[in-house]
Amino acid sequence: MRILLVASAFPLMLCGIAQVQAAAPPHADVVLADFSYSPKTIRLNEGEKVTLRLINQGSGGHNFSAPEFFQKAQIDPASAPLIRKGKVEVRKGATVDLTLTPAAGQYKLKCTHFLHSGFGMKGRIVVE
Ligand SMILES: [Cu+2]
Repeated sequence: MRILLVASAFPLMLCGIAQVQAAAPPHADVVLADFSYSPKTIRLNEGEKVTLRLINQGSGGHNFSAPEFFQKAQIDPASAPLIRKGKVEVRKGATVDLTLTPAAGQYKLKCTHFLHSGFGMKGRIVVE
C-alpha cells in the first residue's frame, strides 16, 4: 500500500519541479520615446518579481531615473550593474531588461538627459 502511494505521488512531484523551472517573471514593457514614457504611470505589484523591459524607440539615448524606486526594490544580482546612481541608460534602439522585486510606494520617474524631463519625459511608478 505504501509503495503504491509513493509511486502515485512521484509524477506530481516532477510536475511541480518543471513548473518552478519554467516560471520566468512577467514582463512590464516601458517604451522610451522623444520625450515620453509609455505607459506614463507604471503599475507594479508589491513584492512580486518582475522584469522591466525598457525599450528605447527614440531618436537618441534616454534613461530611466528613479533613485528611490531602485533603492527600495530588491534588484536581481544580474541586473544590479545596469543601475548607476539610481538610473539606467538605454541607448537609441536598445532594449534593457531589469529584473527586480518592487517595494510598495509611489515613485517619481524621469529622464535626466539635458532638457528631456522639461519636454515631458517623466512619469510615475506605483507599486501596491
Ligand atoms: Cu530622454
